[in-house]
Amino acid sequence: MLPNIQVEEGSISEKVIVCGSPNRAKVIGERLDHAEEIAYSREYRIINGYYKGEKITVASHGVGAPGAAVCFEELIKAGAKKIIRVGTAGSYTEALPPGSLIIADSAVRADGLTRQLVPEGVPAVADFKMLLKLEESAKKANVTYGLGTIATVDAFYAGPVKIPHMLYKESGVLGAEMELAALYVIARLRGVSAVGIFALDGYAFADMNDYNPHKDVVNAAIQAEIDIALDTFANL
Ligand code: R1X
Repeated sequence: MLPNIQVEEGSISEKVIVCGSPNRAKVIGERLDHAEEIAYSREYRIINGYYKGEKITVASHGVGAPGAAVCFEELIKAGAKKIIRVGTAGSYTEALPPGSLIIADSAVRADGLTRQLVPEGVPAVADFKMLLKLEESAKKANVTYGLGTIATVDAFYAGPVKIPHMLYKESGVLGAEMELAALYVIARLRGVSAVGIFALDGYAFADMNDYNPHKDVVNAAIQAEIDIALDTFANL
């Protein structure tokens, strides 16, 4: 029994969709046939089911890289081989307004967790084959998306030390979230494949005290990325 996610090794699919929120995991689980919640411990809700005959596991990993890393490591020990993160992120550019998507081929390691795993300079990158398949599914879905780098940061509410979002933007980064670098580094370290897609729920430069992701355009983008992730796994 894996200590944090509370599932047995071998009890999940090789194909896993991960998301931050346990509520969203439930919503994704409702899209599966014969869905069964096999564990719900801490922020980690784990659901098995089938989509177009393919066994899929859905797992929530909570907010932030350290807690998410625990989930990713134990999912891999439990049998995950291909992981798609379906997330939300803040945009850096008006070319990608709230309601559009980012497919992340890479992540800036602006988190603390991955520094405790691998040396500086080791990149956080998607699995190339999964990225191509995911983009194929996104094209079919007829959605606005950007393909590129996302910044993974730790601080959601700002303190006096500022996260250099403008520097990242000027460096070509498309937006910011809080877990993808951990997923990409851990996937490469443990020899599995991963890719991430994000619904943009606002601008990363905005005051997070005014953050309100509960808008119709954002919900529609979240539904679209769930469809895209499921379609990707149906075709992999
Ligand atoms: O990755 C970010 C974090 O999990 C995106 O949304 C959450 C914070 O609201």
